[in-house]
Amino acid sequence: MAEILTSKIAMELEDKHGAHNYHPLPVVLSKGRGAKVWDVEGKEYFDFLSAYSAVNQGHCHPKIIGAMVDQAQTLTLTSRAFYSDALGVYEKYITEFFGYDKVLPMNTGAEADETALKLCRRWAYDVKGIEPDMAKIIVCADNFHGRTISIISMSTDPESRTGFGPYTPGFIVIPYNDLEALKEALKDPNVAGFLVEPIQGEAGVVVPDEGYLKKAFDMCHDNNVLFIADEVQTGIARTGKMLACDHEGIHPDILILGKALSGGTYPVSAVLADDEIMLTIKPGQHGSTFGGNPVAAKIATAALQVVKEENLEEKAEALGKIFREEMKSIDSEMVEVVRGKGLLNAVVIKPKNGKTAMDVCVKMAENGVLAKPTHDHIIRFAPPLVISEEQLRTAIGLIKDSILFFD
Ligand code: IF1
Repeated sequence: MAEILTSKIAMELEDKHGAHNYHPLPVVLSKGRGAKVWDVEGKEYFDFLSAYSAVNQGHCHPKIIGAMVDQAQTLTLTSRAFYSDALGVYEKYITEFFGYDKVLPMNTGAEADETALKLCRRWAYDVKGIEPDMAKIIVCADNFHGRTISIISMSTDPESRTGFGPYTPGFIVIPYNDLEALKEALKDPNVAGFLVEPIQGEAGVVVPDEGYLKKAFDMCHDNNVLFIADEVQTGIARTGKMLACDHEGIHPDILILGKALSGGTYPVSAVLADDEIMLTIKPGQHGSTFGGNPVAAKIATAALQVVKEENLEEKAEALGKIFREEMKSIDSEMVEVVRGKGLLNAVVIKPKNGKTAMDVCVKMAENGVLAKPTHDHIIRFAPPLVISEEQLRTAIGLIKDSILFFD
């Protein structure tokens, strides 16, 4: 008789047979639909992490799953050695959707960030005229752009970086949200690009000053430097606009998308740019086995259509305001800071009687809301954008109970 898979057994299996590169909350999920997930024993939760903003359209959105299953039963992968009937149609859709000449399709966010770095360097040498191997890219302290060697070479987080050297050269690190530091760094004639998260997600939902992105964008253009926006986490309506850059009306020279580009159903990422930048990479100089595969093409098209059809930008904007107001109204000294944009928010928890953000998250899980701390004291709250106002208010009540439990 096959052993019944309990949460306990599932966790033991992962511990015994899986790499220990994560330390998950002791919750074993087995089903998801919309804003909710269920564990192996059938307990229901509101998902307030959304797989770090990959499930903006809700778990297992029928339209996206339908597109996925349909294509998966037709043609899954051709490699780019041949054309497919799905890729060009998708490329036309997404480039018109975001207003760029071309897209380079990849799979994970990290791959898209790496692609953007390569495009920036090729543009530096072929267009800007920087000496070979001398191009530099400005990045921000406390950034998170993925886990590859070149990306952690940009990182200032010891957790991400230590023990993985030697590191890729060519990066200048400046403080986030600091225009003076950017102005100084831009004086280096070998600078080719500025890679920035419009809101720093992993750092704890750090929102820069109003106008920072626009001024940074203008300073880059005044110095013939590319403004590269990593919207892997902030994009696809998460912050109340299709792109977080839209809050400041800027059009990045290179746009990096991932996560919710597939609604959390499949690894799909993309880099968008105009011809002057995109065509610096010639046939055979970049690619990936699964990049732009027919299933990804159909999924991403459906995922973007859902954002428009269900007005997810407006929903995230309106529900985010309610969420932040309600969090700020909690009468507890544990609630130190509430910040965010749209439905990308964070609450900084001041430890009380030895109880920390992790204790609050464990209590929230007991109460049926899933979230996880980042950097010890910051709880990120990012539900699927399809959550209803009624569901949001119910979850807010459970979150309040969980925090006030420690008062
Ligand atoms: C993990 C963090 C979030 C990202 C931005 C690129 C990527 C990410 C702005 C890379 C990915 C994920 C990675 C995941 C957890 C999560 C995360 F805590 F790690 F940093 F969201 F904040 N740019 N973020 O946020 O995309 O290669 O993962 O598809 O590594 O644990 P990816």
